[in-house]
Formats: sequence, structure tokens, C-alpha cells
Amino acid sequence: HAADVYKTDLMTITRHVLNEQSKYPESRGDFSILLSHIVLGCKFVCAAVNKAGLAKLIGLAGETNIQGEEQKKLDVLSNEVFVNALVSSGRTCILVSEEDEEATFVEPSKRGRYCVVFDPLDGSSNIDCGVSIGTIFGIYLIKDGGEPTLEDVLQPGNKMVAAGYCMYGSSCTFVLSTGSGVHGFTLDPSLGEFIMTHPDIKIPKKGKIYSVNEGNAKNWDGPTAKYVEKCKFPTDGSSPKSLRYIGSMVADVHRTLLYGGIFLYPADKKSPNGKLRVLYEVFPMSFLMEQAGGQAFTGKERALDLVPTKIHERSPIFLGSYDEVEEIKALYAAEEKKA
Ligand code: P6P
Repeated sequence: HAADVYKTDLMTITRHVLNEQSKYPESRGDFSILLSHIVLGCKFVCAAVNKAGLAKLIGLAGETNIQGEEQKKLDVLSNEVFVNALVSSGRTCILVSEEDEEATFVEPSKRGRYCVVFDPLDGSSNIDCGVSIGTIFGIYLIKDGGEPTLEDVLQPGNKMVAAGYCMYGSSCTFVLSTGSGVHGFTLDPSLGEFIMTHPDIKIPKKGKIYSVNEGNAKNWDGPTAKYVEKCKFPTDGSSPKSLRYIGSMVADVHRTLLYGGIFLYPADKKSPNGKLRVLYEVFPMSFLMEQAGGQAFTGKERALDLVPTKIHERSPIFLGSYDEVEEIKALYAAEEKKA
């Protein structure tokens, strides 16, 4: 009977956030409303990504589709959806998107207390070949009740109140932390709801996988080169690590979170600050890793302690299993001593 086929006590993402919110009696439910609008954006993008191949949504902006309509590139479309959803939530005051050169300051009549930094469709260069891509976001509270300024989004990652990503792959998976652990939800398309499938995710303390673009090896600095060498030719008699690199941050980080190991996008001679963006790639993924018992390091400091000075600033990043990141930190510390 029904009980065998349908779970009747569904832990949806909305219910989970309301449970979290009940820990803060003074809260006015603003965060739950904000999150429901982020979830709406993700559901839209999930549908659009799944239809992209069919509706020929992919490809460059400016092309016309089979109906001869002006084509919007999927990440432009996704960005518009998230900006509209976040502004209409009435709970945000500043938005920083990978797609927009300048920050968006929400008009006073629709302002709330939250600042959202996001990459609406990270890894979108992979969509044409069907590789998983995703939305990454981080949430700050405005610093004080005054007029919102860029200072409110140039806060260190350790001031974030929440962070998460939504991965558009074989299934649509939403991973979220509001500061008390990491939880994973999977979209049930028949319900249009994200159902909790991965409660309280903890990353294994060690891992057998390293994830880096080996094509940049020529330009790596000493500690990175030494660490990767140890992964391939361990000197302690342990077996070599496996290399898994998808080239889509959300997919590489999601695998690292669930299976353990380390994800690296190091600095190199060509790009001294690495490639990944601090606000909406490095900070949210570092927040999640720490909440899951892992670590995140820039080569110089704990990633979440970095204080950004520009909204599209980049940073090298080493994140994943606690013990793996410890090894990288030791190699950089040894380099520091030599200097
Ligand atoms: P590379 C995708 O373009 C992205 O921004 C991240 O999603 C991904 O981790 C990285 O760049 C891949 O960069 O240089 O290895 O192709």
C-alpha cells in the first residue's frame, strides 16, 4: 500500500531550513524566504539545462534558434533568473554575479538584509558535451543597518552565514550549509521538491583521489609540484592516488566531498592568483568543506580568512580531506621557512 511506495514524512529543503530557523526564535523567516527563491532559480536552471540540447539553448548568445528567436546563452539566461528571483524575494540588498562586471544594488523598496554572491552556471563551457555543471552561491548579512556598500560583499568568507551549490547532472543535487553541518537534497521531478538524500555529509579524513589540471604542471610552484609528485610516487610505501578531474568545479568538489581526497586549483607562473574566483567559487566551497570536517587553504592562509578587495578577485585553492590539506600546508610552510 501507499506507505510502501511513498515516504509520507518528506524532509524537503524548505522544511529543513524551517527546522534550522526554529533554532533562532528572533528570526523573522527572511532566510527561509531567501532560500526558497534560490531554490526556485535552481529548479528553473535544472529544467533549462536538461532541455538545452533539445531546444538548442546552448551555443553563443546572438545565434537564433529553430524558431528564429534571439538566443540567450544558458548562463546569461540563468543569471537573469537568479537576479530576478533574488530581487523579487525582497530579502537581498546586494548581488554579485560571475556574469555581471558590477555588483547589483537592489532598489530601496525591495531591499532586505542579505547579500548574495553567486556563479549562476559554473562550468558552462562543459554543457555542450553533457558534463555536469552547477550554480554556486554564498550568503552574507549586511554589515550594519546603513546604506549597502561594496564593503558588505568584500567580507572574509568566515563571515558567510550560508553557502551551497546545485549540481545539474544525472540528477539535480542541492548541497547546503547554514553553519550547522552540510546536507544534500535531490530534486524529485515528479514533486518539484528537493528531498533530503544526504543528511549531515562528512568528508573522509583522508582520500585516495587528487583532482587537478595536470596540464598546468609546467607552471606550478615548488610545494604544489612536490605534493602532486607525492600523490603519483608515494615515498611511504602507500599506493599512488587516482587522478579524477572533470573540469567543472561543482562536479569535482561534489565528488571530493562524498569520496574524500583533494581538489586543487593552484597558482601558477601564468596566473599567480590561480583561476577560481574568491567570492562565489572559493568561499562557498571552502565553507562547505569546513562544515563537513575538511579544510580549505590558499597556499598562504585558511581560505575563509582571506579578505577580498575586488568582487571578481581570484585565489589559489586547495580543499578537501583534512589530512590531505594538512600535507599541502606543511609543504608551503617548509617553503616559507626556506625563504
Ligand atoms: P581549467 C570552469 O570553467 C571553471 O571555472 C571551474 O568550474 C573549473 O574547476 C575550472 O574552471 C577548470 O579550469 O583551467 O582546468 O579548465
